[in-house]
Amino acid sequence: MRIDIITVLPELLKSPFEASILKRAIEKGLVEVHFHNLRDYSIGNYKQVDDYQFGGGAGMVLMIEPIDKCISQLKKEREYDEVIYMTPDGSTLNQAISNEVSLKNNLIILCGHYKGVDQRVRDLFVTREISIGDYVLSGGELAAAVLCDSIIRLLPGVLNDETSALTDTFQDNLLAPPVYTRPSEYKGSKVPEILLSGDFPKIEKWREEQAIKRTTQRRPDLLE
Ligand code: 6GU
Repeated sequence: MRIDIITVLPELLKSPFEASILKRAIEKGLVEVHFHNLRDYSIGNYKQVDDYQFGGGAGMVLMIEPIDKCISQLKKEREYDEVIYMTPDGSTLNQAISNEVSLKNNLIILCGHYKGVDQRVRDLFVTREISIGDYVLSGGELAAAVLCDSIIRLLPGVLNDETSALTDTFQDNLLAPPVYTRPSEYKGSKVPEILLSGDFPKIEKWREEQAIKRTTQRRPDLLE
């Protein structure tokens, strides 16, 4: 997979890719991530990338021309499966969307900022719009990092234990069951006996029951 991220704030976005699982995925060559500073595609002497909105009103809008220049340059170099625009009015990200996007080869991710981008960018270039939840962030950068993390960890070979992503919360629309590690007793608080029993069919059954119980209590909407 190759991901090209277009942003006015590349520095806000880089550090999540420099640690832990994402770093290792990049080092292993399982994903390439490239950052493109929109300012490098700006127009005029003032390196302008945004302007006031037609019709008046507070807030700047990212202009179509620098974005077009950047996307066109990338599309000259290779084919892209998706141009994803990060925006609070996009489809709310969930595991099903992450699973689907993780199967693509080449992605462009465009980060919104200020009041967003000129609507014509969305009409002409964008294939999918994603939000990460019903709250407002200062820009799409942190949301893009969230999206990238959720898809990169699904790529074959990224997680050490290949089965690990399959037992995640939200795969199967269930929350994950409780987990414990040593010590088996801490200040009188004990690990459930069944997990120490070595009876794996029983442990599996217990975990499933716990997952259903937790989901019923916390997220009944997932069971509908
Ligand atoms: Cl993708 N962008 C912004 N600015 N705010 C958000 C978001 C995206 N998703 C949730 N809030």
